[in-house]
Amino acid sequence: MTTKVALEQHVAAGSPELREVFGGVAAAAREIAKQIRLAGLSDALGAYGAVNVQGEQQQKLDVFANDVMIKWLGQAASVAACVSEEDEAPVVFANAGAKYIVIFDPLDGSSNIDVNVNVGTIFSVQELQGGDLDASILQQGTKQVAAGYVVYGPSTVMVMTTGTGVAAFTLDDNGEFIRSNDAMQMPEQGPYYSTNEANAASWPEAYREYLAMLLRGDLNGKTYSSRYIGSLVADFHRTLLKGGVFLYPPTDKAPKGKLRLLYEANPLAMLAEQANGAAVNGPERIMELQPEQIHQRTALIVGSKREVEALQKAVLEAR
Ligand code: P6P
Repeated sequence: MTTKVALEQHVAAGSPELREVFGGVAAAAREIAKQIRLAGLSDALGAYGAVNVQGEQQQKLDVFANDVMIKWLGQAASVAACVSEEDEAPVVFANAGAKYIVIFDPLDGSSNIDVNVNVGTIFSVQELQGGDLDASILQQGTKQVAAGYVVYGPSTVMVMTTGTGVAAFTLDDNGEFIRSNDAMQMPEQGPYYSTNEANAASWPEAYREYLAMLLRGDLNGKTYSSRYIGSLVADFHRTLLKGGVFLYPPTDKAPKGKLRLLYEANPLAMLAEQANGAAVNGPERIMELQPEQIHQRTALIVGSKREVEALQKAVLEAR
């Protein structure tokens, strides 16, 4: 009988000061999971009728998830502020002595909910440095003290790291996140590539050549299958467990990439590296990029070391 380890116990064992942060995210995730599960029976689906700071149509569930994350994290005495994809500016709390900043996408992929496809909450935790909130938010990904996501699918699973490996916690019938996987490692080279090939014509040439190289089996003779869900957390979760590579290269529509550095690429990059994988924007390691503004976008190639390093090499050689 394996001993049941709850999320808060796991965090407290390694990083006790982060226990409240993860307790806040877990409480929010419980509410979000329930709202998503029953969305078809309420008026929770559909557009909220406003656009967010990205100029994107907000879904009602985006607003719900954002409100719930801010509610629970604001109650954690150690959280100084939140930064959300849904809000232009940080939300600052009056928690005296608080030192953590939680940066998140409250519900990524929400446009998939009405077709019952997995969606997720992605979060990154930075530490307040010298009382300078703006500078602390814009720290490089290497400075993250923790990162994780919650994937809402057939089961609700939180995957997290506090810098000493990656663990997964499944939400049980009592509303507890119970450890279901520990010391997670990405396979060295995987069977899948995951990308929206409809954009291939507008990628830089080196990315098309890279994909052709994979499909020829030129990378250690490996052959690949294509898997693309179009929901970042779901595509990343499969890549973490099964291996391979997820790519969102620069496109004509998004020359700097579509995904966001602070609350999508950086947390997933920390998880990938902690699981012996890698994450780049093409030429550079994601976690070494110096953020300039909260909602900046980046290209993201993340997954097993072999594929990501081969892509980085191809892009650097094409310069
Ligand atoms: P495309 C969902 O809208 C999202 O932000 C990510 O979850 C996902 O990886 C990406 O966009 C999909 O983008 O252009 O392939 O539809």
